[in-house]
Amino acid sequence: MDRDRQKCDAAEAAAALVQDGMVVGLGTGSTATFAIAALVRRVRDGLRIVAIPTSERSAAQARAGGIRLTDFARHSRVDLTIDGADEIARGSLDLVKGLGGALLREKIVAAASDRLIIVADETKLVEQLGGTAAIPVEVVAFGWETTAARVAALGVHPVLRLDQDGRPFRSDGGNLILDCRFGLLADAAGLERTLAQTIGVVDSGLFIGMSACARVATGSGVAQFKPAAA
Ligand code: A5P
Repeated sequence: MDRDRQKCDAAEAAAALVQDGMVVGLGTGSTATFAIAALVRRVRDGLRIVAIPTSERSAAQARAGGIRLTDFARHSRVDLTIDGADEIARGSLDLVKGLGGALLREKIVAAASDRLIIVADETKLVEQLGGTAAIPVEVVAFGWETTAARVAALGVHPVLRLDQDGRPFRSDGGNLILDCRFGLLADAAGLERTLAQTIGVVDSGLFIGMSACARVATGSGVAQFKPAAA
């Protein structure tokens, strides 16, 4: 089974959990795109929802498909958010996110959600975070070189993310992203806290203790994972 088929199956399984009247968080990335497409089809069939997107890209897809968008001024809580991930730790369901550059809005929406449902193909499941994905660290543009030096002091070589034209990538919030290959993380939660306390860092792509469940597609169907009790 190809990866797109798996992403689509996982996304559709999660989209089936959405019910009439919900405020839904819309993730970002190729797997979240399948989930938004599934919600568009359900809305055309009569499902009534409002949604808060985690990126301009996802907002555009939802709007074009007829999903009503809302914001935190009108709805302070989100019932359920469906989003992808770059790595999912088996057991804890802690995540690395942000390869698509939407980590900050994704984390804000996830933190305001009653349930964060992660959708992915099986390549995203790992025993320990950090082995395959660089950890994206979003930093303010002003003085980013000094912020990068502070991050480097944690024992990593931060790489400024570039866009397709070779210019510094800008997030929807206008910030820069440093991709940081820390390697396997013995203490992902500790690193997340350290990065959050680093001057100039806006946030990192480490999502600790936020996932309510993950729908992961394998060659033999979509498996559901819940975080192991701490
Ligand atoms: C977007 O900023 C990311 O957090 C994505 O959710 C993550 O990169 C997963 O994307 P894919 O579903 O495209 O792999």
